[in-house]
Amino acid sequence: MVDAAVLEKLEAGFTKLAASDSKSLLKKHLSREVFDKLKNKKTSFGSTLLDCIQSGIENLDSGFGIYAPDAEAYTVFADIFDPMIRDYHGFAKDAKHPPRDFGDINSFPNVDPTGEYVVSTRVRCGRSMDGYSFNPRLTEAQYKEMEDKVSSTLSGLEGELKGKYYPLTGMTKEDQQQLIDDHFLFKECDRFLQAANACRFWPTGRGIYHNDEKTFLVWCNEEDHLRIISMQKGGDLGEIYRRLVNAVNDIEKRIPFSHHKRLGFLTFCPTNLGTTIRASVHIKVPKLAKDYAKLEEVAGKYNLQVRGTSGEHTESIGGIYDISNKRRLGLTEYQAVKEMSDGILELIKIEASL
Ligand code: ADP
Ligand code: CIR
Repeated sequence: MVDAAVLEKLEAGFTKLAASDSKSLLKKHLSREVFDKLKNKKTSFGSTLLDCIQSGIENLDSGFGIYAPDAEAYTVFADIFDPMIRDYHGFAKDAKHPPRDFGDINSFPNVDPTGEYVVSTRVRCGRSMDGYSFNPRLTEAQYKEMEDKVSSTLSGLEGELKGKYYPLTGMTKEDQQQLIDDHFLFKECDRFLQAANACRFWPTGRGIYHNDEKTFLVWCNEEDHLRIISMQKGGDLGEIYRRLVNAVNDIEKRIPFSHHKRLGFLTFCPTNLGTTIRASVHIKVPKLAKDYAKLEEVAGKYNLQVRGTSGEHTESIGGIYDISNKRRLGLTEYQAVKEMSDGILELIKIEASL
């Protein structure tokens, strides 16, 4: 049974959300009927509906608004997760995510050979370590144990993946801020993650691994257990994708990751499920961006999402936008990256024609 204090918070939260003009998918899909059906449920880890929705309730400007406190939440609270997942990824509740397929890793082009539009390109994916829950349910000891596993495993990487692990605990504030400003490191836990209880024991167990060139990076225990990232200046998506795929294949031989037969690779936020791939460019399209709503509309036609220069929930600096594939679930890794690649080529054509 869910205790009275939680039920009270849930009721107050539901009332607040329902009365708000929040544009989140949580508000759109959390009807009174769904709420009543789920408010007394619990996962075997003890997670309630409140653990799932409190970020979306505290942050009414959420775009999505829900997180899975543990993997079981995707099943126990399916009545709210499934319609939101469908709305975001176009993935029906009886659909099955395809098997992992990176496709021909040599087939992606430089999306901007002239270098006129694309400042940099990045492809990332997320992974959860088998046997560990998501952020809200992890203990301090587990954070330390996971960080040890990640840093010792990554120290075995070679060639262009060879690098060093830098724990957040040992980092000066200046170095941390520089890495954030240069787009290599995650921000200090933002209010969306804070409200989702994802920042407990921060900065314990959190850190970043990278090679000297900072073209290959791994985040440890931010939103997901691991974020594996390949990035560099310019638009050479082919090289960046090849590096990412080689790295993921190598790391997967060393660390077992959680995989779900219907939802693919499991992540804390449902927007990242499946391939977990977000392929993005930092791009300048001043003519298209004159009217931001228009930019979003055109990008949306190609299933692309527009973010600010410093990532989600940030503004554009100097006319640079982060544009990436929106869908990650229900298509293959190759298709997710192709969606970004094809869409960006079209956006550049449109910009050039204006
Ligand atoms: P995530 O990629 O994990 O969804 P964010 O949207 O917060 O998270 O972005 C994380 C960081 O990656 C931010 O600093 C953002 O500016 C940077 N970033 C994203 N795409 C690119 C890119 N194409 N080039 C350079 N930095 C990028
Ligand atoms: C929101 O709903 O806007 C935030 N909770 C972020 C949702 C998706 N982004 C993410 O997982 N990086």
